[in-house]
Amino acid sequence: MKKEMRYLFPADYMADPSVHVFNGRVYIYPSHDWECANVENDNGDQYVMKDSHVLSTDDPMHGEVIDHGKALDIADIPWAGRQLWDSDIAEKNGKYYLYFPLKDKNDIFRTGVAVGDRPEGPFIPQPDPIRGSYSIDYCVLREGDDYYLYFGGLWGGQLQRYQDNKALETPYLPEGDAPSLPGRVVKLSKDMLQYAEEPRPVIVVDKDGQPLKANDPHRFFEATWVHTYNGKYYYSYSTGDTHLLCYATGDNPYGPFTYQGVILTPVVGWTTHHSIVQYKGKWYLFHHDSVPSGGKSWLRSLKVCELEYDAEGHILTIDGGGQAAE
Ligand code: FUB
Repeated sequence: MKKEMRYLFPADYMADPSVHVFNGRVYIYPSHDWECANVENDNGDQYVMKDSHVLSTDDPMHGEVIDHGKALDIADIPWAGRQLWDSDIAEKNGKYYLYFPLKDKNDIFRTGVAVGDRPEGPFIPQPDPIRGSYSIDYCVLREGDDYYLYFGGLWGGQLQRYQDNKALETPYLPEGDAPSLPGRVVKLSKDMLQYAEEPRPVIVVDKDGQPLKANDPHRFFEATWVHTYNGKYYYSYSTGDTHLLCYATGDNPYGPFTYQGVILTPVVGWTTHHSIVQYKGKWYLFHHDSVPSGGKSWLRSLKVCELEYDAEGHILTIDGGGQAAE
């Protein structure tokens, strides 16, 4: 289905929008893309982000989008190496906790936390990353007093370097009919600054209850988002090298989730990454593509469109405007 689309912030290249409603306003926490001289590769060396901004609006399709300035700058993060990728945020007791993936000085992705008093910041980074953290692409789900952090990304996101939350000597990426590599979920500690438990795999199964296989074009790759609709948990994600946004539904935050379908067909550009938010009675899909940069996969632009469900709660597939995978 073709939808009316809006480029949210034509003044700059931004991507990976995590979106929340705070105090009746829509706040957007994107990555901030930079031009780079690196060769484009599967390790994601072309995504050289050094800071991030906070944007907000009171009307996603037509309203003014305000840039509140920098949320994070790797110059202020003591353990920083390079590549500040997709972040997400949660509010607890009037404090705002911004979770961000950043490579440390050994080129390993870790999870940083920065704390602020307002959704637009400023945010003060903690001196160290979360203990035992790894990989990328965060989404925080609030359930009453509990907060769940979802994460994980293949290839440059380094998830294949871990098994049972331990670093492997040799990375393992399943192939063919083997079960695909799952994303992860972990409950956060009461102070929001550490894990409260060991991260668990998030299993996506087909209609017969079997985990999606590594060669399934709809399997998890990166960019988790979780929202609830009519009492169900909707676990959505990017399929990476098959360039789709897909979703699965379940009955609790840990899953398993049953595969349901495609949210967005491929966009122009390699990556696809999103969030789904309800605001003033409408549902929105925030995402990005590379049309304004002429297709440069590392220079992406934020987009938004409305999202609809059918009577059974299925998300109606949206046309991303790119070329379908072969
Ligand atoms: O922005 C860098 C990476 O590209 C993100 O972490 C992935 O989700 C992909 O969008």
